[in-house]
Order: sequence, then structure tokens, then C-alpha cells
Amino acid sequence: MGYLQSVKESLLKNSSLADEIFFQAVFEVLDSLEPILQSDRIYEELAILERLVVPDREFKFKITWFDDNNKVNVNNGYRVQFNNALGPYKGGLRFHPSVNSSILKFLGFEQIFKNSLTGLMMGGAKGGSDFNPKGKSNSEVMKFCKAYMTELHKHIGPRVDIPAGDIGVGAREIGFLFGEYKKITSRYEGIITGKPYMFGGSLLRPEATGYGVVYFTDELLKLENKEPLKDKICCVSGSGNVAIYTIEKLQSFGAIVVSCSDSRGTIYDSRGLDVVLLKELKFNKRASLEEYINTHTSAIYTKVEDYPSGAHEVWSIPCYGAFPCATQNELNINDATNLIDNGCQIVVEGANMPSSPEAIELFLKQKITFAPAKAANAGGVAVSNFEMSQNAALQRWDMDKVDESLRTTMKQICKRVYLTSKDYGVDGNYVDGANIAAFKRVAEAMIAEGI
Ligand code: NDP
Ligand code: 2IT
Repeated sequence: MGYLQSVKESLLKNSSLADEIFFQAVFEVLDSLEPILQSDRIYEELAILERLVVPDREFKFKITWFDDNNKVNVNNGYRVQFNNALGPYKGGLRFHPSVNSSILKFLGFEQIFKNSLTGLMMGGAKGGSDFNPKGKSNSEVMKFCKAYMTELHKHIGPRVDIPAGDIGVGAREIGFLFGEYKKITSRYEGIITGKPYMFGGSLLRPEATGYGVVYFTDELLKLENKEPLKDKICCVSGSGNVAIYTIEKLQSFGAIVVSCSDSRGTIYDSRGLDVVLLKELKFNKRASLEEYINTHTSAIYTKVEDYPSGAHEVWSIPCYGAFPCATQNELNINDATNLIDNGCQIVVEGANMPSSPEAIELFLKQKITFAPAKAANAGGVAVSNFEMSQNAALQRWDMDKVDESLRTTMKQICKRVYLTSKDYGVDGNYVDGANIAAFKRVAEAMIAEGI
């Protein structure tokens, strides 16, 4: 049996079926690595793959908190520290009812490779809780965040593990988490990124993931000699942090973004989305997208229950560029087929693992330019790293410096992925290009550090 196959089989044998989503992330990486594994036997000799697919440690803890009716609530809290070969553990926190240990392992595993691609000093981690912030009062969110930090603070530190945001965790939650860490430890240090600017956050961190997605897209279109974004119709799924800043930057490049979505439905506005209104609805009011049509009466809102069966409305709209920015496995084979049939030329992943394996296979087969998440959405964690640098030096960078550094980082990632796909004989396959380039750096560090 080949090395790859034996690693896969032993993983399947030693894990539960509930780990399906984690296996999806692992197998996608492993399936890319054949060319590099064949180039050097050292990876097999030093059991690099066996060591990479198991987290260094996982914490699971109970979180208890009082809601506004003085009822006691219990949630599960997690932090998965996956690999720190390249630097301290780094990765976001997700608060969503679907969160479990398998989802966090998939996200933590992806984070190792994404962080490697940035070329910066960061290992991979992820954490979160099955707490649902939706419909909770500000004081309930605060009480929950503080209860979560009473456990989490034992495991993090500016040179140990530095969390950040993800789904359901934005500046508000990060402020509460930071405040509680400070209270418990009396230390004012950069233990979390994505902080509000006034107490140590970086300019452009909120925008970084979405802006980075578009910088990456612009560079990739140039490398492939394809038409730029100007005047092109684009569709973006989601309407959270990543989606809204992707839309904003696409518009600044002259693209016409006609559709976005949330967990309840999709908006189609043929004249181009009103991003100021989107921010007001989603960031300030935390409202449903349905309210968009109260202001723009010619826009069309489609509820999730009215989507065509087995497909998502947002991907049924003809577009040049598709940007899945909501959640994992949100773009399936039917969606991929619709996009291709409607002439889509480029798919860039803003969310983590939003395309199903079958959808990716079809994009690659049909020679649609496909940019995988771990390369395209690395701008968020890159600016998190800039925030860590600013905190460590007790300094602040101005907007131009952060933006320039972000843009340079995204260009470098894009070039590295593009060239790696050529070097390893998988020209144009950026899934393999990203996985191989990322693996190479992590594996070299693991080899140099010994077992
Ligand atoms: P937010 O919580 O800000 O927004 C998430 C958006 O996705 C919301 O519009 C939400 O809808 C929608 N959504 C979430 N779950 C589902 C679902 N099951 N079905 C349909 N829609 C859903 O999160 P982010 O924008 O921060 O994260 C989006 C994606 O980007 C995630 O995959 C995350 O891991 C990834 N990412 C985030 C980074 C960051 O810096 N924040 C960095 C890199 C990647 P609703 O408003 O109805 O809840
Ligand atoms: O998936 C991701 O890269 C994030 N949620 C951001 C991680 C970070 O540490 O900024």
C-alpha cells in the first residue's frame, strides 16, 4: 500500500464517523501531495503526514452563564491547537450552533496551511463554541464571552496561541473576550487579534479578508491573462464580515456585484448592491437581508425555502466571478454546474472550504479558474499577524502601510501558488499548488525541529 493510502486508512480507523468534515479537509490536502512525496522519501521516513493530521492538543470545556431571565445556560467550548512548527498557534474562534470538534479540527487543519502560505510566523489553531449569538442581547453575549474566557485564558498567550474572529465572532465579541482576559491576568497584551482600534486593533483588520480576496483575484486574473474585474458581473454569498468587504473591494475595482445572501435568503439587485445599506442592516442592525428590499424596491429577495431544489439561488445568477463567502460546503455540484453553464470564468473562495469536493473537481475539469480558500482568504490572518507585530512593538501602522503590506502579501501568495502548480506539473490546478507550497514550508520546519 502507498504511503498516502496508509495514512488515510489509519486516520479512518482511529477516528469516528462524525469526523467526516475533518476528513474532507485532510483528504483534499493529502490528495494534492503525491508529486512532492515522490520527490523526496524523507517525508515518509519521518512520518510527516502522520504527525500533521493529528492536532498537538485539543481542549474541550463547559461554559456556564446566566441569560437575561437569570436562567443558567450550558455550552461547549473548544480550542484545537493543531501545529506550531512555523510559529505560535493562530486562528479564529467560531460561535455557531453547528460548532463541534470535527468542524474545528477541519478549520484548524486548514489554518496550518493557510498560515504557512502567508510566509509569516504562525502555526495553526481554531476554537469556538456551539453558542448561538443570534437573538441574544448585548449583555448575554458579554456574559457568554466572559464565561468562555475564564477557561480559554489558561491556554493562550501572545507567544503561545492567539485567537481571532470567525463566524459569529466580530469586534464586539473580541472586545468582551479581551476585557475578561485583562481582568483575570492583569496583563495588557496582544492575546487576541481583531480588537477594536482604540485598544490595540490594527487598521484594516475588519476589511482584510475580503479586501485580500479581491487583491488575490486581481493578481490571478493578471497571471492568467484573463479580463480584469472592471465592469464584470460578480456574485458573493454571505453578508457577514468577509462577504461585505469582498463586495466593497470588488466595487472599488469596478465590478458590478448583483447578489449576496444570508442564512435565510438571497438578494438580487441588477443595478449593483448598495454596500452602505448592507453594512447598516448586517453590522449595525443585525437584521435579515429581506429588509434590503424595503429601501430598494426593485431588488428581488428569495427565501431559502424557495430556492430551486438542490441548488442555491446566488449561484444560479449569470456572473463572471463567483465568491463563496458564507460557510463550508455551501457550493455543491448543482451550483457548480449552474455557474459553468452561465459562463462563470473564475471562482474565488472567501469562506473556508465552501465548495464541495465534487464542485471543485468539476471546476478543475472544465478549466474554470479556481482559487482555494487557504490561499485566497489568507489576508485576514495576515493582517492579524500585522496586529501582533504592532502590539509587540507598542506601535501603530497607518492605513497605507497595512494596505500595502496586505496587497503585497496576497500577490506573493498568488504567485507562489501559481508557480508551484507549474513546478509540480499540475499547471492551473491551484488546489494542488496551494497545498504543495504550504506543505513544503511546514514540513521543512518539522524536519528541522526534530520529532
Ligand atoms: P460572519 O459571521 O460575519 O458572517 C457569516 C455569513 O455567512 C452571514 O451572512 C451568515 O448568515 C452566513 N452563514 C453562516 N452560516 C451559514 C449557513 N449555514 N448557511 C447559509 N449562510 C450562512 O462570518 P465571517 O464573514 O467572518 O466568515 C465567513 C466565512 O469566512 C467562514 O467560512 C469563515 O471561516 C471564513 N473566514 C473568515 C475570516 C475572518 O477574518 N472573519 C478569515 C478567513 C476566512 P446570517 O447573517 O443569516 O447568519
Ligand atoms: O479562517 C481564518 O483565517 C480566520 N478566521 C482568521 C484567523 C485569524 O487569526 O485572524
